[in-house]
Amino acid sequence: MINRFPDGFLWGGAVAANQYEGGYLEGGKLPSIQDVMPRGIMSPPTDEPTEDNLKLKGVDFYHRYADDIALFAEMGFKVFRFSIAWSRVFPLGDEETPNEEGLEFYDRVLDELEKHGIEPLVTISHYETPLHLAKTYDGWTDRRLIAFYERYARTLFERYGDRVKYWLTFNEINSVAHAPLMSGGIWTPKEQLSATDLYQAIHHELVASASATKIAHEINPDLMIGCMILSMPTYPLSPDPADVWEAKRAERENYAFGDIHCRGTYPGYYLRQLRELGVELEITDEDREILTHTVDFVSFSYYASACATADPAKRIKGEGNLLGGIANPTLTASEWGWQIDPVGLRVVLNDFWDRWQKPLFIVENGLGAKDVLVEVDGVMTVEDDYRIAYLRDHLAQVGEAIADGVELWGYTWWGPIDVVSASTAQLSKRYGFIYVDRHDDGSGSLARYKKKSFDAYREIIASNGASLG
Ligand code: BGP
Repeated sequence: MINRFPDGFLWGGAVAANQYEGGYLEGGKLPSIQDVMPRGIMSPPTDEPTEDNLKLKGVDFYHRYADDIALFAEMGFKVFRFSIAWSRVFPLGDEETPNEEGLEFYDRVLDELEKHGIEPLVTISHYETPLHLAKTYDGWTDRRLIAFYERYARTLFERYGDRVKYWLTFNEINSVAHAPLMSGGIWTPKEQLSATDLYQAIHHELVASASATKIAHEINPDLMIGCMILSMPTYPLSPDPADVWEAKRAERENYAFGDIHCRGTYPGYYLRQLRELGVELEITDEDREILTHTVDFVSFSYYASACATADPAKRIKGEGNLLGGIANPTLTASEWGWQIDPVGLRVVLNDFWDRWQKPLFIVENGLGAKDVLVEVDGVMTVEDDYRIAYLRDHLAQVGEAIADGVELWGYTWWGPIDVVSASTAQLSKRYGFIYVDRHDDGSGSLARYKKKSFDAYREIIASNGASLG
C-alpha cells in the first residue's frame, strides 16, 4: 500500500503552559486567569490563587523541560506545540517592557528542541490571559487589549522569529462565547455578560489575531501564522430539512472564525446574527484594514462531533467538549461524555480544506481517560489499549483525508504527557503517552512512566504512518 502521509509530515504533541509548566510565580511570572480557576470552567473563579489549584504546579515542565523533551524525542517527535505564558513575559500584561527572565525560560526550551531536531509550534495565547488584564480591563471586552497583545506578540516574533517558524495566535478562538473567562479573560460572569460586550470582545480578538499576522510578516515574511479553531462537525439528528439547517447554523458558529481569518471580512450570516441580537459593533477603518491580513494556515482541535435538531423536545444535551451539542445515538463516548467519532475528523478535514483552501494542521486530538499504573515485567506502565485504538482509528481517517486531496502539514496529539485538564482542572483526566505521578488531591512524586501507547506512537511516527496499514 502506498503511504498516504507525505514526506516531512510533522508528527508530534501539543501542550499549554497553564496546564503543564507550573512555576506560576517563578522567574518574575505573575498569576494568569487559570491560577484562580481551581475547578475549571464549571465554577466561578477565586479571588486569589488557592493551594488546591493543580495548575499552580502543573506537572512541573518549568523544571523538567529537558527530560520531557528528551522523552518526546525518543518517540520521534518532529514538532512540539507549546504555548508561551503571557504572564511570564508580561506579568501584568500592560507593562512597557517584557520580563527578561521569562523570555530566557523559552530560550532554554527552544535550545532543547533544537538539540533534538524538533520543530517548535508556538501558541501565543492559550487560555492564559494575565489575571491583571482580566480584573482591571475585563479582558478582551476592552479595546486596549489589542495593543497589549500586539506588544506581546511583537516581542515574541523579534525574540524567537529566527527559531520558530510556526505560530498560532489564539487557542480555540471560537470558544470565547462558551467560556468567556477562560478564552477571553472576561471577568464579568457569563450570565451577566451582554451580547454587545461579548461580540465586541470577539471583534477585538479577531483584530489582534490579524494584527499579529501583519506584524509577523513585516518582521519576517517566512513566518507561518495560523488561526486555531475548536472544530466540532455537527450532523442533523434526522433527515428533516429543519434539522439539516440547524446543523448548518451550528457549524457556522465555528466556521465564522475561520471565514474571517481566511477571507479578511465578516461573512453575511454572521452580520445577520449580530443584527438579530441587536449588537452594533464598533469597527474602525483601521480594524477593517487589519482584518485583511489573512492567515497562512488553519489549525484546529478535534475531539468529538455532535448532532443538532430544530425540535426543542429532542434537545438532550451531550456533554461534548466546551461546545456541548446533542448526543449522537450511533456513537460511544469517553468517560467524560465526549463522543468518539474518527470519521468526523475526515469530515472536518475535508470541510475546512474545501471551504478555505489553506493548508491545515491538526494541533489537538486525543482521549482523556482514567489510567491505572501497573507493574509489567518489573516496569511501571499503563496498558492503555483504548488510547492506542483511538489514536490509530483517528489517524486512519487522517490518511483517508490526505488521499482525498486535503493538504495537511501535521498532527499533534493533545497532552502527549499527562497535564491538568482545561475544562475540569483534574489530573485524573489523562491524555498522555507518558504517565505523570500526580493526582487530583495534589499528591504524587511527579515521576514519569511510559505507557503502552508510548511505543505505539513511536512506531507510527517511525514508519511515517505506514504502520497504520
Ligand atoms: C481543548 C484545549 C486544551 C485541552 C483539550 C482537552 O479544548 O485547547 O487546552 O485541555 O481541550 O480538554 P480537557 O483538558 O478539558 O479534557
